Amino acid sequence: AHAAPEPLRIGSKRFTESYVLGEVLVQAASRAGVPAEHKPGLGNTAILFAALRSGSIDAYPEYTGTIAAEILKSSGPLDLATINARLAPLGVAATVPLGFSNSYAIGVREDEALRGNLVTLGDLVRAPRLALGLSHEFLGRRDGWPGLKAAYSLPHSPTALDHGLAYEALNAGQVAAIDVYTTDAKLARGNIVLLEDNKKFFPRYDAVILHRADTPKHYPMAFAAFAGLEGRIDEVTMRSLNARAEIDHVPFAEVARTFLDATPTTV
Ligand code: PBE
Repeated sequence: AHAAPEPLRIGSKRFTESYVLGEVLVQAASRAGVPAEHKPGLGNTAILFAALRSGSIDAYPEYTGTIAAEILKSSGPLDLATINARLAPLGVAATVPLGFSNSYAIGVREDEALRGNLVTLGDLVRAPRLALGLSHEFLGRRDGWPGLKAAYSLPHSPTALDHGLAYEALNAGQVAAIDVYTTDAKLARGNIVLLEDNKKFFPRYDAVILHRADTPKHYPMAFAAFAGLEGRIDEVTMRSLNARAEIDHVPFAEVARTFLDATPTTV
């Protein structure tokens, strides 16, 4: 007798897009005949990467800029080939890009941006008392606040907030600026101005799938289906999937199902 294979375990981080992409991967695998399960919202990058290496998950959605800066601790951006060369000794690999970049940016409430004539990140130097509310992971990352502060000589003392509550804190006037993720659905509401990164501090954050190097060998049909997702999710699509989940409150699984129904992944 042949033992039934363990389901493929997909992890996700604790923000809307990661949950949506986690569901997309689970359902893409299932549609390819591979039992798969989602371990949603496990935590931040460090937790997901540790879970991947220890084998408690098999794959999760990640971003090239995050792999370079936060996982590999690179001081500059890395292309995907270099990322894979540096991940190889860790027994981990990244797949093809899904088709969009989700970068960090600093967003200022429109009234404050107009009042202070704030257009670029460099302009923040002129507004040392602007209340910055930054997400927990951003506050600790080298491609987050510590690096941004150094690159632009920023004098601010930011407060920490959960990204899921950032736009509400901004609108309620508790803070005047936040770190945004550029595919956030709530950016479309329009009362927030993204400061231009004139020093090109932020790298690209192309969405990819991170997995242990040997996982595709055990789940070839699932990874063939994942390969079929290459370039299938552009920034407009990702933002609208995020909006369905976060603004229309459609369950993640249903957002993923509707997307896959409209996206043939046959390879
Ligand atoms: N990002 C921006 C972060 C969150 C949003 C994609 C670079 C990350 O998860 O690494």
